[in-house]
Amino acid sequence: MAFADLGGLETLSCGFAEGVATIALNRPDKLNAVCRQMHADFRTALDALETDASVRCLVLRGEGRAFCSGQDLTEDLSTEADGKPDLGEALDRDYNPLVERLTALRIPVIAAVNGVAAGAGANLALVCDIVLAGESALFVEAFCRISLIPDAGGTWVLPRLVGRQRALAMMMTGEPVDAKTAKDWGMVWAVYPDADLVAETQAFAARLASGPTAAFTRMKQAVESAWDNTLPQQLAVERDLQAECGKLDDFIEGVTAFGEKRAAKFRGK
Ligand code: T3D
Repeated sequence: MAFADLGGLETLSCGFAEGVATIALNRPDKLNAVCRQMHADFRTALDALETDASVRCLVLRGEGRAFCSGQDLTEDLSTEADGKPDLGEALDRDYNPLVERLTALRIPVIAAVNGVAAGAGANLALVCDIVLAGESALFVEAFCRISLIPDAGGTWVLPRLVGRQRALAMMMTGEPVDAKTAKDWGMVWAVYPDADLVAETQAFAARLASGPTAAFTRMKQAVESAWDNTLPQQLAVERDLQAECGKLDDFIEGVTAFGEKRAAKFRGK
């Protein structure tokens, strides 16, 4: 099914315009807490997204006054044979595949954060490629308040974004980090007035959706592999991916447009 034909799911509202797919978390009365049904709806949305070449950028945002309050703490927990909670099961079944699928997407993935992004909700935003925020945005690594460690990729992404000390302080205190600080620390690319966030995000996403998508895919691959590579290894990665970029239609178009002193019209391949 094409992403544009998805319509609304039970807990997500999905839209498509200008090459941009939007998935909005839609449980505003619970500040968009993530429940099992939301994970099922994410699977449906991502199934459609991954196979739809017309989608060239994804926006993740929250309906109502918050982005996402993390795991729905009122949901029944899976238990082990001894009756104790088995939190690892929910990660294996739901959160880890979701984070892996979001981060493996070939297109730019943007989080638009309004209001609170707490717990797994904060980390779902932070694993996106680019985070845009409304002035009301607050990032809260709330896990310590219930004696848990950050999950949904938080321990991986946060130190990479803000460094070890700030990451651990956020995790151990659970103190909210506001939009301005998040931008100063490199967690957020841009901050907009709340009333403008949706429109600014759509404009930003549409700009990326009309960009050289196949080159963006390779940028993501290169940046991803850089974490573990030595410089010589990474230079080799750049050589291989650049060689692929040189064979793209969009490279010819970019160079032609430069010569003709006009804006390039990229088709994403
Ligand atoms: O359980 C597992 O599987 C472990 C997995 C862990 C992953 C995680 O994400 S752990 C972290 C979970 N999230 C939190 O601990 C945050 C909980 N929420 C809050 O601390 C506060 O709600 C906020 C700081 C996010 C916002 O505060 P405030 O004062 O702006 O709003 P509120 O009044 O607390 O919340 C509004 C409603 O949303 C309220 O419902 P009500 O009373 O109007 O019917 C509240 O209960 C509900 N809500 C907020 N967060 C959650 C939630 N309901 C379920 N789960 C939530 N996480």
